[in-house]
Amino acid sequence: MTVKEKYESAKEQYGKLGVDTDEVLETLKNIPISMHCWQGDDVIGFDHDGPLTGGIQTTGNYPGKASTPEELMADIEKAFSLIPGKHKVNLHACYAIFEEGERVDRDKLEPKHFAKWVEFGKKNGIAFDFNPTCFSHPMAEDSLTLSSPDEKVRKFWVDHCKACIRISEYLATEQGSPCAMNIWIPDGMKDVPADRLGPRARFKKSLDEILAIPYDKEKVLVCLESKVFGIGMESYTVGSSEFTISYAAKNGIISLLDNGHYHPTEVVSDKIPSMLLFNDKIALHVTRGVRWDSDHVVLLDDETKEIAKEIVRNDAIDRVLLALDYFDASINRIAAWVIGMRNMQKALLYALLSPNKKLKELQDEGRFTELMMQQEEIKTYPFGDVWNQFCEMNGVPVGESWFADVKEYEENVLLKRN
Ligand code: RNT
Ligand code: ZN
Repeated sequence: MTVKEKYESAKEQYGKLGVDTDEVLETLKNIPISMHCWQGDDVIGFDHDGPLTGGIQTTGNYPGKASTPEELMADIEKAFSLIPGKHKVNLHACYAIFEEGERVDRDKLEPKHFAKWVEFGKKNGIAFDFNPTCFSHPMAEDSLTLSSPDEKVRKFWVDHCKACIRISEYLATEQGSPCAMNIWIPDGMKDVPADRLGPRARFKKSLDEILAIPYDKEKVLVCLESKVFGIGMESYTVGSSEFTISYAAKNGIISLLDNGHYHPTEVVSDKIPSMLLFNDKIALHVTRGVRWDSDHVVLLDDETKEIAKEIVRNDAIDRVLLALDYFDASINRIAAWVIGMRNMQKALLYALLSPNKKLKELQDEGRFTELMMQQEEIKTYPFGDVWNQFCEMNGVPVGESWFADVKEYEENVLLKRN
């Protein structure tokens, strides 16, 4: 049977549940995911030669990592050729591209340092999101940035974030659509603090200063990401969940929830509906923590599926800014992108293919036996046949056939890099 024939049969089965698969495929096609450029080069960027700092870490030494803008762009193009639909690229400030002999520090970055990315985006029909890079820098050596008691350091990072707002606005203008700009700082303490309030007060002051610059709020969607701990910051994190959610709510910016940034039994899927009740928009970093915030590649696991369900069944597709955030240096980096992106899409597809209205009714009517039965039976519906049809319709390889393409690229391109 062809992909199409299998799809027709699946369509009939889902139809009996009241799910219109054609409609589902159209919806899925229009859900953009922001693909993090930093999976391509182990979160290094082009503006420094130092290590990755800030309490985050990549492990592994798989060959072929991108180390120039040209290489990273080529790798992104390759990944996108294997991912169905139209997506965004999430850039970090450290991916600035300088002219030969030119180099400015992060507090002096300008839109022109991202002109090559804009050119790349226009050529490929890709829009961008953006992030200040408050780590991997001499001014962030002790992992204190926007909360630093050293006024010189604090001001440097305030200026950096202001520059990033201007760059985000430039990106939005050039691409003709909003740019989400996410602020995350590593700031924290290895050991028991003597003052938990002071650093948070300084962080608050810094954010106030950053957001005070004039910018177009329709174009730049400023987000603020929380964290529970980082390596070397085990005892105290300045940008805690309470801090970021409160700050965002009070100041009209967007809360960003990274599902690696909570205590291990706390799940982001359960937070989404609460956040949706009180916020016009929320932002997500979908990742996979294994025992800690390890940033493993996103799989089609239960929590990824639950996150997708909370977006889909609460009609929040347009209210959730969806981005991925992981960095695995131990496997082929393009495959890591493709697997994670396709898995996020599969999770969304799975949610779209659920008879959500019917399941909700069963819950409200207290018919819990039937609810359990139905939720479990759906698991063996021909989901894969619908997914394959989606890939075929969108002109990307079906099933595992994309991997041969990645292997060929590895052979011909990645392994030839030094
Ligand atoms: C770190 C945060 C942050 C970074 C990226 C590179 O724990 O999740 O989002 O991973 O900005
Ligand atoms: Zn994150």
